[in-house]
Amino acid sequence: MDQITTLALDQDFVAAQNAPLTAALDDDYAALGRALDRRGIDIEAITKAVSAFAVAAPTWAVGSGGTRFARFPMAGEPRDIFDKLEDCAVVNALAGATPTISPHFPWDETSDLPALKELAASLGLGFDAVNSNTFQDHPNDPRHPLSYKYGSLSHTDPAVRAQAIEHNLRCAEIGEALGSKALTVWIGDGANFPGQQHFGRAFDRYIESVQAIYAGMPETFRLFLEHKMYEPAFYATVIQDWGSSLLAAQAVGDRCLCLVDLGHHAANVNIEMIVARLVHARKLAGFHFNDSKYGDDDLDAGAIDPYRLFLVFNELVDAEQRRTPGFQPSYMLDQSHNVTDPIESLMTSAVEVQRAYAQALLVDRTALDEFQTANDPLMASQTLKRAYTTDVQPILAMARNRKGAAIDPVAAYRASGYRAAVARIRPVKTGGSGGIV
Ligand code: PSV
Ligand code: MN
Repeated sequence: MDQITTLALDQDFVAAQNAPLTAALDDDYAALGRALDRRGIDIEAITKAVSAFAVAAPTWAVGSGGTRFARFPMAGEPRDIFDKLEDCAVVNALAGATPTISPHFPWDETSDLPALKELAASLGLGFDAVNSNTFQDHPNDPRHPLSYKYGSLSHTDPAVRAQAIEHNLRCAEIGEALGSKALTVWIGDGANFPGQQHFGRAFDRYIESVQAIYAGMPETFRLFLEHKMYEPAFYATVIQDWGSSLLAAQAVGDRCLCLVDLGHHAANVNIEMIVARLVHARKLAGFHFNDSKYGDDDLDAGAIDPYRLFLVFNELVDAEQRRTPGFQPSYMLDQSHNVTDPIESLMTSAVEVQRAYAQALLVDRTALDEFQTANDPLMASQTLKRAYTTDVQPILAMARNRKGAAIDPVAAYRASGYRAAVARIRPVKTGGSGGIV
């Protein structure tokens, strides 16, 4: 593996990019500080919280995604997990918000885990939740002789279920070796036709399989169940919604929690309310952030409906400030980049997630509580809007500047010439077939 030397990871280069922007930033930050002070808010406290906020980058998102119809390869695509790590390091170096990565197996399979650990440490990256994959077959893996065509953890054949359980346990084992503390399980199991599957029996089989994973994984691990309404099963999915996810998590154990991917719900569903319910049940695992207009579009976080992202964070900050016991959500991005440079999209999304968090921190919760109690819907909603419409950009940029990241991450990335540099050493991946989920 030829580790690349790049300007994007060079602190002096980033500082030089920031230099011409700092005077304006100082000015804007001071002005915002005064405005917030008039509202009784200490800007430094918000900047500190934003600075500590982190969201994991998904390894699979640094490659070009695809649709069901095609995949358009891009120059300099990562060849393996080692290349992906370098791309993720650039995302973190410039946007300063993604110090951990979330790997996916077998996509990130390597025979040299110590080397992977070493590279991650040298790039200043840690490992967040590991993701298993039983939504496709593993044709080159002798441990996977059986097909997942008709399901995995809920399959009618116990041998397929055993194979899927074994894969999950292996993922947890790899995760443990890498320093991860959680396993995320998303399955595509379900039915395309009414009558194809017995709803109750399939759910029972799923729970039994997850119980086996839970019993076999390290005791330090948390198990995240990710629901999704449809796709690839278009009639009924076994873990289609947060209700099924919650029932399963409750049947499995305390460390089994429900993960919310923002793209996995029916259109117009009130996701922030689902978040509040999972917080209430003490079963919120965390998030896969992305945005969507129609279905599981996997667009960049905040690209379509930034107000919804803010409303989700409004619930999270509320739970945080109420010191809800056991509240410790894991934040991850989960996106597919088809028309943008993935590094630019990931940096932008990380910033958008931080923005929603910062805005939610500005909500006057005492006033909100009073307006709610007094049944004053207009002022209650205005209280949220006041926080949401505050331009927190200077806070985000200052947090980045102070930690040596870029004031303008995309501009610094483009100036670094990173994509062209990696394109010289990473051959273009051919093969334009679709199929990514
Ligand atoms: C499924 O759509 C999903 O959201 C799951 O998190 C997968 O692990 C990921 O996308 C990648 O396909
Ligand atoms: Mn997801």
